[in-house]
Amino acid sequence: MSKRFVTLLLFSLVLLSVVPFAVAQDAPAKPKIGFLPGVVDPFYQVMEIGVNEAVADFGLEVVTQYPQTWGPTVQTPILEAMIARGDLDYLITAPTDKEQMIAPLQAAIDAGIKVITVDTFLGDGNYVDGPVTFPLSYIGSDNVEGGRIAARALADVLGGQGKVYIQNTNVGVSTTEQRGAGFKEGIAEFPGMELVGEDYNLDDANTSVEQTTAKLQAVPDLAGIFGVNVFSATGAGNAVRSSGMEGRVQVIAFDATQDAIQNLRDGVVTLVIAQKPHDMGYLAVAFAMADWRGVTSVPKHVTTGYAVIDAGNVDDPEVAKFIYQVP
Ligand code: T6T
Repeated sequence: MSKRFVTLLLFSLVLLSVVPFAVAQDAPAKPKIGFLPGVVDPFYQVMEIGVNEAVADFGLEVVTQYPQTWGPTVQTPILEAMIARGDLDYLITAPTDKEQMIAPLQAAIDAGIKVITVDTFLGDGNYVDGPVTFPLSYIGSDNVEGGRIAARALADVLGGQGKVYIQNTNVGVSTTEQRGAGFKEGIAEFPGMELVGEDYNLDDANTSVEQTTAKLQAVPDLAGIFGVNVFSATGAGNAVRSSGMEGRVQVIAFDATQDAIQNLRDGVVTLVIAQKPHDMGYLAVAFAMADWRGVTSVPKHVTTGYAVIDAGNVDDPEVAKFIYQVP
């Protein structure tokens, strides 16, 4: 065998043993995930548990940053800092405004970060042919149906009669807007029921207490209240309790926090609608991993379900497992 051939053979063997490693070094074997919820609350803390479980199952890394209060002015700078890291491949986030968060999240796309929205959505939530299509997927509850469930439950307990009120959070939040719309649609099915008001508490339970207390005083025959999320339901329940009207005014609480469940046990709240934030978090990481591995069929929209909790089933383990247990 010529000397030249042996040299060429050895060089080829060395090259083959190095190139794949070099390629592997350039393209990380696993994606790095960013998680940016809407605010610090039990709903997103349970979602984070789902994110972390999937991250552990897939052997990934996650960078989690929570806004301390709700809104694009707080969420955007955190998003920009996450983009500036330069090491994230996917961002799992709950946009705090369906319009104002479009441009900031487009900047993530422009920086090469793929986006999955959880709980809330951008535009109209139709990422196939709606006004915003860049997110990989939208994973969340059917919030219009959630509002209808609340309305029908209230109608049921009130015998289809009475004045009702909505405690809402912020304008522009896709989820709570849809809950309010679904509730109004549901109430309209009962001619004997009248919506006497809807207030926005800016995601502050104390503001919710003040607004609800004022409504209870202004409308002495108020019969029911729908609290559209954690802070709204907590505030409404506390206002009813401090007004000594538990059992007289029926409260439907969206989100199964420990407070909501205690209010249910104390007869302040009639029904608790639990979302499935753990599922949202886990699925979002699984979709990122699937996309990273070249799966081209990640669904653009997944609807997670509800557990409807009342005094009769709250101790059923198959129901109680959806109560938001946070450390
Ligand atoms: O109700 C959840 C979430 O679904 C909504 O988008 C914002 O409020 C919560 O986080 C509860 O505070």
